[in-house]
Amino acid sequence: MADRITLAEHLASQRPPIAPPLAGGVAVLLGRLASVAAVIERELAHAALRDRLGYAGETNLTGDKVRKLDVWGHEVVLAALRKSGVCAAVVSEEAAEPVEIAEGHGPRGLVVCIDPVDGSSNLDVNGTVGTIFALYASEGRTPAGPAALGPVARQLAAGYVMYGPACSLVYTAGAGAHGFTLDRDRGEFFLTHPAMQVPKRGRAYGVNEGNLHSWHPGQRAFVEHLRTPDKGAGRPYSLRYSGAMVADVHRTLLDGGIFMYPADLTDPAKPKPKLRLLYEVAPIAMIAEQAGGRASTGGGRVLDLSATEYHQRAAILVGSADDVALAEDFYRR
Ligand code: AFP
Repeated sequence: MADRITLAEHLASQRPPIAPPLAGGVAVLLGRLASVAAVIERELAHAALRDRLGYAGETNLTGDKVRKLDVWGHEVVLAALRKSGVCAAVVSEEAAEPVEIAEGHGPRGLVVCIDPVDGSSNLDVNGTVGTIFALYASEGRTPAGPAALGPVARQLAAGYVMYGPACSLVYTAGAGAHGFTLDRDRGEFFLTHPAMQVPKRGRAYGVNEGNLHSWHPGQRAFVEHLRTPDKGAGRPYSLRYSGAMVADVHRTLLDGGIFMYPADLTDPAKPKPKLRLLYEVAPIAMIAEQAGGRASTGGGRVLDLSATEYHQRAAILVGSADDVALAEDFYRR
């Protein structure tokens, strides 16, 4: 394995479009997030043995029952980011307000938006889960948390970790999307999927069809289209849905196709998306676009959205450019 490069070496070799005073901090934080991912990965493997499964007995701001590993994941991530010296604030799924870190305040300070354990409803059934994150410049603001609000196109970097049979980490800093695999013996991530490119079209789609009744008519028609046999057009597509966005998106970026979590339009006047913009939807959108894919709300580009609240929700249709474009076309009809 002599020829594989580590995440740290890859970060040092990249020339992302990030202003120099911030670029160093971004590399430090990506390295820290990778190290804490290796810790989370190890804990997930032993959680059942250490009575770490199940609920913590509380609910988070977005009304979800919190699991012990959600709380634990939040705390180990916070501890790792505190030690970095460049993290000014953390917007986490498990904290109502941003957690300010005075040691990181200043012009080089960065704000991390993070879902420490994504797909936690899979934990108790030993299903795949992940961590999703995005980095913003704090612009020297104090408090720094509000620097995460505004156009999400300001993300400096984004990434996810998937805790599956192997532990994968994918990140972008605006110069392509790159995939790494954890060497569990060495506790280090090695480059295995350089410059990922999403196939233009796929053969699979991922969506919770149980919500079909609440969808936009265009969303329903699009899924019906994917399910309609047409050998020449490679249809029907196969349905693949894990309940953890990271797992469904990772498969989609590698194999092509489309992952969707559309808004609930039971009351068309009050669309109710589920996934959170700052630490689920926007980071995944940046990675997908950097891998040559596309990320839409159904009505427009995800990266054209602006965050006005920390736990704001947004719809997402992401994956192969041709499949997402076709979905948007069905929404317009
Ligand atoms: P949890 O973290 O609460 O399990 O939610 C996971 C998630 O945010 C995302 O990872 C999944 O794609 C989606 O929600 C699953 O939602 P449904 O259970 O409604 O399908």
